[in-house]
Formats: sequence, structure tokens, C-alpha cells
Amino acid sequence: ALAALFAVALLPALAAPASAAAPITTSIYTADPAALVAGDTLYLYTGRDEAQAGGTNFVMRDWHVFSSTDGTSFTGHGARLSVSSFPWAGADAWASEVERGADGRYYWYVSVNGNGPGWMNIGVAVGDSPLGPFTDAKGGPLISDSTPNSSPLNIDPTVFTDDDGQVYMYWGSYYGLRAAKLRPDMVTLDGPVVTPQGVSNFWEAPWMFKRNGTYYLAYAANDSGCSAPNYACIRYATASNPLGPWTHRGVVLDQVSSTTNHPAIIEFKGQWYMVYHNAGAPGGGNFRRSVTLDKLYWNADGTMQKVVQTTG
Ligand code: FUB
Repeated sequence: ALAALFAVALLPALAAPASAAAPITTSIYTADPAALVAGDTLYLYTGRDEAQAGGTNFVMRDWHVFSSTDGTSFTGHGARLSVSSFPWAGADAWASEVERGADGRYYWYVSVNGNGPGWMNIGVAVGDSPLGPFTDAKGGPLISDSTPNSSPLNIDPTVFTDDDGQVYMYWGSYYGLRAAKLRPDMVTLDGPVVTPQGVSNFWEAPWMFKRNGTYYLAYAANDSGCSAPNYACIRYATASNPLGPWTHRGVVLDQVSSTTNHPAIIEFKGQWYMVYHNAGAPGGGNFRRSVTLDKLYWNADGTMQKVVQTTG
């Protein structure tokens, strides 16, 4: 259903990027990036688009890892997690994110279709290194349709650890952003699911981070103020508390050549990056997307400059 919503639209000339940044790989189609810095390495965790040319829906079975030591060239490490890693799941390896726990292990939160417990769920796997191997950490969904106050669509987890060690997770779609604290075990909710306030036109794909004491939440929006019908731009909001209330700050990435988009914003070796996806690779499309990245720059007042999409 989500795919159908995004299936057809034309880019208006005004909002279309002049060119698309180079993909991190052209060996496979990749989507929904999450970024993690560990040591001197930038890791990107992505989904894989396997739709045939002209396909009209997502075909996504596993999640892949890429790494870079310079923020420019990436090494592929193959599929490190798949739908079959979760015995309770059945399909749809949608957006994910990896967070390091206080125990030094790496927790990979995923959107995945349940084989019984709900449509889309949040699952979590764990591994001892950024490359895994990863195994199901909970034996069932962390979030499902039966979770009190769950989102209308339980997808797109972003997990953030504050300076005091408290871990938060945000997720959702169809304008249903949700958030909850996680216990130090990284796999159990710590308190109720809440609905953050003040996040204008939230659609999906939240990405949470903190800079200079301010909390930032970037996300895909698809309102007419920033994108053509059925396309997305990336808006962002700031807050002085991790659960809000949030203040909308504007568009940080205009719409791209794919209907969906999904941000990861990270500092690596002193340079900030916007990691996202588009349909720019050869043979690409709305269901054959490619992850790419561009440099992101800050204004003195803590707002983000709109990302310039380059030719890479
Ligand atoms: O890739 C499948 C879904 O499309 C993701 O979960 C959303 O963020 C959007 O990119």
C-alpha cells in the first residue's frame, strides 16, 4: 500500500536536482541508509532493492553493510542480515539503523513484515562488531501493531543514545511519528510509547542526532510546500529535549529522483554528511534506488544549509 502511494508522479522542473550524486555502489540497488562511525570507519547500513525494471512495488529481502575510511569510496560487505534472520518475520526488509549499546555490542533495528504478529514491525538483531554476525536479539518484534499507541505503520526506526546514556527510539509513517525510551538492554521499551509534538508534515524516515546540545530530527515529508505529489523532501526540526516539543526548521534536502527518500546525517572525520537515496544509478527507479551522500554544512546559528546534490 505504501509503495502504491508512491508509485507515479512527475518531477516538476523547479524542484528537480540538476544532477544526482554518485551511488556508493552500482553492483546492487540500495536504499534507506543508516550511518554509524566506529573507530576510523564510516559504516552505512542499507536495504537492497531487487525489483525488476519497471517493477511497481518494493522487493526487499536483506540488509547490507558498506564501509569507508575517507567518506568517498565504499567497500561492500554483502548482506549481513535478512528477513530470514527473524523467524517470526515474513517479508519486506525495509529501513533500519544500527546503534552501539552500553555493552559494546551493535544493535540493528529493522522494519520487517511480520509472519503473524502485525503488518510492519520493528525487530532488532545484535552482533559483536559493526559487521556482525547479527542474530535476532529478542525472538519477536520490539514494536508491532499490538504495541499500545503504536504508529499507523511501524517502520523506519532511528535509535539515539543521549550523553547521559538514555536510549531513545523513534519510528513511524503515515504522519504517525512515535517515540519511546529503551532500557539499557536495548531490546525492551522503558515506559510508554509517546507521540512527539511539533514535527511538521512528518511522513516517515526519521533520523535523530544531537549537536552542540541541541537535538535534531530529520525526516521525510511529502507536503506540497516541498515536493511534487507522492515525492518526498527532507525536513528537520530541533528541540532542547529528546522527546520534544520540536520546532520545525525547514527543508535540508529537496526532493530527489526517487519518490521516497531516507536521510542519515552524520559527522565523520570533521566533515558532516547527508546520506540518502535516489533513482540516479543506471537502470534506477522508485523501486531500484541507490544510496549516495553529499557534504552538509552548518550555519552559525545551528541551522543546516540545504544540501547541494552533486555529480559526485
Ligand atoms: O524502502 C522501503 C520504505 O520506503 C522505507 O522503510 C521508507 O523509509 C521508504 O524509503
